[in-house]
Amino acid sequence: MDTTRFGKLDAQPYAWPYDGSFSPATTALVNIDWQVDFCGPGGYVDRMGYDLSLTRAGLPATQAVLAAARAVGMFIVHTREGHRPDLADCPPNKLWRSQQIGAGIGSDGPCGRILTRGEPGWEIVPEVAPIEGELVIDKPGKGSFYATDLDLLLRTRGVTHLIFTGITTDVCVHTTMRDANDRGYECLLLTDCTGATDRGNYEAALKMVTMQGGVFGAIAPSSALLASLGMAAGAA
Ligand code: C5J
Repeated sequence: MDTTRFGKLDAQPYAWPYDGSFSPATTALVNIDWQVDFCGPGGYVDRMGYDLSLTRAGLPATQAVLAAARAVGMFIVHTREGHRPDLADCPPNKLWRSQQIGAGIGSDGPCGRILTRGEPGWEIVPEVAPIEGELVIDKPGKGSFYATDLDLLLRTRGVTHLIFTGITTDVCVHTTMRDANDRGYECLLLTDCTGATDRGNYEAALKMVTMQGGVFGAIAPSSALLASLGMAAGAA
């Protein structure tokens, strides 16, 4: 058992974690939906007409955090939103909504069928792709716990602290962080490792975390995490 412990980070609205320190043995880095569909040309977000530079903005910092987390032996989780090819796990109202905005789930696009498992658009972008031994969770919804075995796998491993990167801040990252907080995980969202399809929503989503003394956990720039891990940004 790795007994290494890292000190509190300079986070908002409290120095994270609440319980004084964190260990790679009980902390997971959870990377949400870094898929072509959400940040690549021709994917779902691009088809909806949103600015890809907003969802791609967190990629360089996330790359550095991934390298640092791997170096200290932290448990790494990646999630992918997507549906079965027959769309049997896609709620009718989700399918309808996506069709209304010209990006129908399961319809053909430049990256294959939108938000469909096994298609090029569903893959995680190469910059932050999983490597051997890392957990990949396939989810049909916004939250990473809904209809998956993520909670079981984290608890079986003894994970109590979660550090989040990913997209989009206001949708899948927030849904997952809120649910994780309800389940008792001590959560941190890295502000420069996430992005939304709208700048205002990104800022609002970060602010929401910090209300009521940290109602869903805390937020911090990746530099604070790297400092706690003893790694300067750029050196990770
Ligand atoms: C969305 C996500 N925005 N990964 N999914 O539909 O945030």
